[in-house]
Amino acid sequence: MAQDDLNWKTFFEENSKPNHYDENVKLISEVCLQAAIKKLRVALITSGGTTVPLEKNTVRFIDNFSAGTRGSASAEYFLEAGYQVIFLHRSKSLEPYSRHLVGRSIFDMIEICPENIIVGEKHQAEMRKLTEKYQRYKSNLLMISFNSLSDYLWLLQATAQKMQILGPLALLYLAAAVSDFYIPASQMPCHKIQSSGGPLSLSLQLVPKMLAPLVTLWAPNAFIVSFKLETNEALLETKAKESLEKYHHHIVIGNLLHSRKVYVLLVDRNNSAPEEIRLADSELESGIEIESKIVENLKIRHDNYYANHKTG
Ligand code: 9Z3
Repeated sequence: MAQDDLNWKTFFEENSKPNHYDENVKLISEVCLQAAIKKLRVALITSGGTTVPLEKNTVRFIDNFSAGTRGSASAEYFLEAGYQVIFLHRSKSLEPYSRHLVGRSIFDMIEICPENIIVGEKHQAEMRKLTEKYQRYKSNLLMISFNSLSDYLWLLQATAQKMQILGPLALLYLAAAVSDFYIPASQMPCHKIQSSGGPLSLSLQLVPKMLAPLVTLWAPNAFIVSFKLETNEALLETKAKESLEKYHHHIVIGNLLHSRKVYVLLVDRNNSAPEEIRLADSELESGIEIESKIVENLKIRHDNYYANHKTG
């Protein structure tokens, strides 16, 4: 068995399944089955950061910056493009539709009338639009949440495997910010680390690269899009290309931490020239989101993939 194989299998042997795993997998399975019968497309969108616990009874954990904007905004555009969406997201990160209300207090938006409470006049138009969209698409949206890296990987594996039934109708859009480092369960203390023990040194192990089994074993016929995050622009294209060469999936979308809302670089495995998507200032000011353009672009690529897959 190759070392990579051993690593990912060992990870699942050493880290137990998340709470409510079986119930969630049942829900995911049902969505995939119904979509396969009706020949509908399904997008798995992963979103938000993954925590790395330092203790089994977790008081402290390592986290990352991701707010879930990319994933939650993309979910809305995939729904509008006709996809069923499985939204695998970090608990309490941004969610489709409700994300538009984050940072505002609901109490400032409602008014008390003698008989009932209503949405205040100046919020009516926005709330009507949002609620209409939510109600139109909610039956096409399954939301499943995770906290830790290990919970995320268990649910990713299960969802990808259940999506096999969809063949090329399945699209995986891996926007979650996945930790590269973790503490294996066998090396994790059971109880809260005591400061009386003095300064803390941590040794983190590398997380096995799950894209390898994902592409070859779990969802071999799905259209797979991963994201590559860098902070150094000079590395972005090379790193995106390296990832494609290594895992042989379909698209890597490169983005930089500080410009991720206005610029991405799409690299495809057919080695054609990378494609840039850049939002103009005027587009940004008028409320256009880069995710609308990313999803529009991917929809066309997925159409082609599906057409070739059927005949190929
Ligand atoms: C991304 O690069 C996402 O676009 C962001 C979105 C996390 C930057 P926000 O949630 O941010 O809108 O605040 N996601 C993928 C990051 C990642 O972990 N990629 C791994 C890698 O680069 C593996 S696929 O190696």
